[in-house]
Amino acid sequence: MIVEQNINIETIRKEYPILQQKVNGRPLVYFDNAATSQKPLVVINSIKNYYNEINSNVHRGVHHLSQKATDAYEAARTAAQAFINAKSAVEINFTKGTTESINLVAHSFGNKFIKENDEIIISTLEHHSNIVPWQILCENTGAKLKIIPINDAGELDMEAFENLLTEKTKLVSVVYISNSLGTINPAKTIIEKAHSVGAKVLLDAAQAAPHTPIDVQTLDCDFLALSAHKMCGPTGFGILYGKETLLEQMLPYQAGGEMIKEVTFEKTTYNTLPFKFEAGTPDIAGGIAFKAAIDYLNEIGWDFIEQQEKELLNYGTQRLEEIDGLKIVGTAKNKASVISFLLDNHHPYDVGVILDQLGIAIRTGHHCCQPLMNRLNIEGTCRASFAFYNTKEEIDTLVDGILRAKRMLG
Ligand code: 7TS
Repeated sequence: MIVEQNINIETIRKEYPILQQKVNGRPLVYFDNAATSQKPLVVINSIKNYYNEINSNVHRGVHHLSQKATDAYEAARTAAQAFINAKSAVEINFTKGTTESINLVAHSFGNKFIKENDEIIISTLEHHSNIVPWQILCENTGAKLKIIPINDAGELDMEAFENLLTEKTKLVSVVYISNSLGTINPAKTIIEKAHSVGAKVLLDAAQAAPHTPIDVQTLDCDFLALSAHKMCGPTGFGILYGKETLLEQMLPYQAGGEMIKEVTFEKTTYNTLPFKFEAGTPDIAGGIAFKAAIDYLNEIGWDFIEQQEKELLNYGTQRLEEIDGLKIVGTAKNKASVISFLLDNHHPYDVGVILDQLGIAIRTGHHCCQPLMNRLNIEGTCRASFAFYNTKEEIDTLVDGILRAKRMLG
């Protein structure tokens, strides 16, 4: 089993040119996958092939190239629909990524459905992109923002969440998997409880999409946001899933070409879904590369991805816990392959710089979760985040690097 897995991993890693390089004279160990994953050749080549062979603007042209580009771009929508099991392809809105998807909901859903004294619930675990848009919406409308607390392990306090829910709650917007701590939230329970008071739910699936299969119909979420670049796809591309009935009622987010049906100086009518939310020329190459990433992940297979990442998480946790003076931050029972840690009283930045000298890429800082860091009474953490193409040998290298940092920092 182990031998077979090693063969698979080596074959998989050959697909990533970037992983073959040395950094500071050492083989690169890339453990910053939560920030962005690396890209396999099939994804890189899909961008090159698009520009070499079918580059053209989409949706409007009658000519050969435009039709080819439109077909390839729209195939990404169908692939994304299948990837999250949406009922209809019109429920897939292409965006720049999770941040834009959340802003779209805050603007288009918020300005239509959120009024003074309504309540929006988020959690202590949120990334800034799932905090600030709601703060702005609350400022503009007079709505109130409520925060689900966490316990010291980094798990949501579900009892407190239930107590926050009232008939005033219009939206619950929570992260599915925490980027800072790796906590996997009980998304289905959150959605059921929110629906019981008539609130809608947005799931920030930026960190869930690379680690676990997503089924929006089983989850029954109203909105879901994700970014292609965290799941082996290109930067600057992502989706907002929304239930068709809700999207139909929402106003456009940005205005311009593509999102209109007819424009006169007196009145403009809007295009049908999903184009209503897609003003302007999109990132066509990005969409095509996103489909290549989805096809690639499906080919690797979720059983393999989940098994491999679970083993890396367990092994990494066990090895890091052996280090005297190292404290893992975020010890939820249900965790994805993200390990945040502190080493003695050393600043995470200093640890990160020494590891970088050894060719090991981790992330240090608040990971765009300053309110979470405040709750934990820390400035930030060192964060190692694993993807299925990482290996236990790389974790051994990380452990050696941390021991060296410990010696150097005294
Ligand atoms: N939500 C979560 C949970 C995230 O982890 C991120 C990015 C975002 C939203 C924003 O995604 P974007 O693609 O629109 O930028 N997280 C991180 C990170 O952990 N380190 O760098 C980016």
